[in-house]
Amino acid sequence: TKGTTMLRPQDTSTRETKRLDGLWSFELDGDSAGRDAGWFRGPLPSPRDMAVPASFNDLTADAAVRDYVGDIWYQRTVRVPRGWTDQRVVLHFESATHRATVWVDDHEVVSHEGGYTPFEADVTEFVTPGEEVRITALVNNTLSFQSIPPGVIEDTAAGKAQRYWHDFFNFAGIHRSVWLAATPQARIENLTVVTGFSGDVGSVDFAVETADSDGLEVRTVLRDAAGREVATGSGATGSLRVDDVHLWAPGHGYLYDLEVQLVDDTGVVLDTYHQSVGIRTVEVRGTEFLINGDPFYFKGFGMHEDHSTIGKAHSPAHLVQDFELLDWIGANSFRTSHYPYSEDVLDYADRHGIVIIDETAAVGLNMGLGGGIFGGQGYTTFSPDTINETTREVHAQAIRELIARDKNHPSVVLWSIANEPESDTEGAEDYFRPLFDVAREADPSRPVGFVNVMLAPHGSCRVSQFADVLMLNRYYGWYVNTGDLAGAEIAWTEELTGWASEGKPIIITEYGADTLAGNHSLTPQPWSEEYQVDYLDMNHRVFDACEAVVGEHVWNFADFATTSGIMRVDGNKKGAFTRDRKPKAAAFALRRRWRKDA
Ligand code: GCB
Repeated sequence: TKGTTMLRPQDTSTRETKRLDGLWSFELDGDSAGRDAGWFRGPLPSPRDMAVPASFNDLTADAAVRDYVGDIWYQRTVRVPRGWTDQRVVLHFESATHRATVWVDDHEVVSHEGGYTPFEADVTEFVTPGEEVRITALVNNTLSFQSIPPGVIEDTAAGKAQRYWHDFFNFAGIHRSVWLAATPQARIENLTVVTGFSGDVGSVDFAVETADSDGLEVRTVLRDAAGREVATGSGATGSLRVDDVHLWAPGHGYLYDLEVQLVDDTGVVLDTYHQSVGIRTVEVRGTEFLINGDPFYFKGFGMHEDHSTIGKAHSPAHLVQDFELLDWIGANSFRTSHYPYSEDVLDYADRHGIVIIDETAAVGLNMGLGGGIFGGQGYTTFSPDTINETTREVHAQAIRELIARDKNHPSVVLWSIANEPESDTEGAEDYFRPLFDVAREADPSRPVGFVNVMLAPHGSCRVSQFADVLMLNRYYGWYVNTGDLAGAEIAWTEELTGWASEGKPIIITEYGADTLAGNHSLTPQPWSEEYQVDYLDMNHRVFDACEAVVGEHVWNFADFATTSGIMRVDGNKKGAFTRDRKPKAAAFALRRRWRKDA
């Protein structure tokens, strides 16, 4: 699948959508027998009901389902809207974790690798408007050394077991909406905007790709938030001039609407598509991170798409609540740790002026992690048998698909191409060098970085040299100097001083302490709410003393589910909020720091 030239389904005067969320038939296929047996040719043999969107893992009362690894079948029928005659019909998945193959009736239409980016198939020839079709998706959630994120299936005395090196539960299934969408045959296929400004005059550079459009003309109309036309253009590429520009800025999500039209020589509009545009610039200068030329300081969190019951599914109610809490606490930004989030999240951030560090699902490329002394024993991270050139190609494609999907969001200011990979070896340097090029080629307009792990401290990291911004995850006072905040402060200050000498801006992308809500202590004891507050205070003293630090993202916004392990009690408890979004003492402390007005 192309994966990089597609537009999100949209209702316009020439386009129509039908969302396929709801209950689907569902069946686990532990022997991977369904494909050969042709399960897509008719109803699944013994299905149960499953919600879409949802992670399937926590919806049944069965441990074998929760921990299942392998082939998973989803199926439903849908009636194609009768008005879609002569239209091009596509079947669009916002995501399927971690890969999927899809059939429409008996026809295989698309396969896609990667659990957090969209894919679609042109199914026009297999559907008849007004009639029903059967849609079958074979999802697979196995992680291997050639998947992003990586994992390995190990033989144990009790059978096969999935192992991976990232610290969140391997939720899987169909996590976001599935759509049938109709477009005209002559159509707009892709659109890229890059914005700028000089004084009062803004610019919107655009590049439109079309299909089946011989003899047709591309027209563009830019309207302000009140719907007034402010600029028009003709041709597939160009630059719109915006007088008295109203900038998009942190805390101020001002959006223009760019309408792209495909017009015939009599002036009839054959296709039209709308794109929200925030006019703003992003630049790294010395140790500063500039948005619209103004120094920006990131305040916020590394987050997760993680809730009880639905796992990693997108839900509008949870989206609203999480953004309300971000606003309450005074956060101006977050990182989509550790994978691309639902596109609805980015749309919301665009509209509300929230700043995003957008991350691929490349997490756990580090055999040194995963439970301390029980870490990745027996594996070399980068080697022909483990993470290798094939993996790098999958990783490159994940970067391309992330950027293709999110390039037009003003909220996104920085790409993170990996979280905490091994980065202190020659293998790591060779692996990553070309991946930075992939990102810069896909988007020359934004800075690129990756998130450095404490196992590769200043002086030993061989990958940071490629990054525009230094992103550091550090746990002084938690994983090291545990309970010893005075010692932590000294060690942390020393390391940070080293990084500051690199002359690049530094964002602390993680710092945090596990905290059991309701556990209190008069003296600073780890796991207590008071210790979490003291731990954060200590970190803030260290950051405030370092000029090059341009941001602080606490790990994590909320407690979240992980794989089982001796380091985790009912998941990771480093949230400022509990998993059900109740504030810990740290939430109030952060609010006092981040909202000096509150
Ligand atoms: C990290 C990882 C994050 C973990 C966190 C922790 O460095 O990036 O995924 O959850 O540490 O709590 O250990």
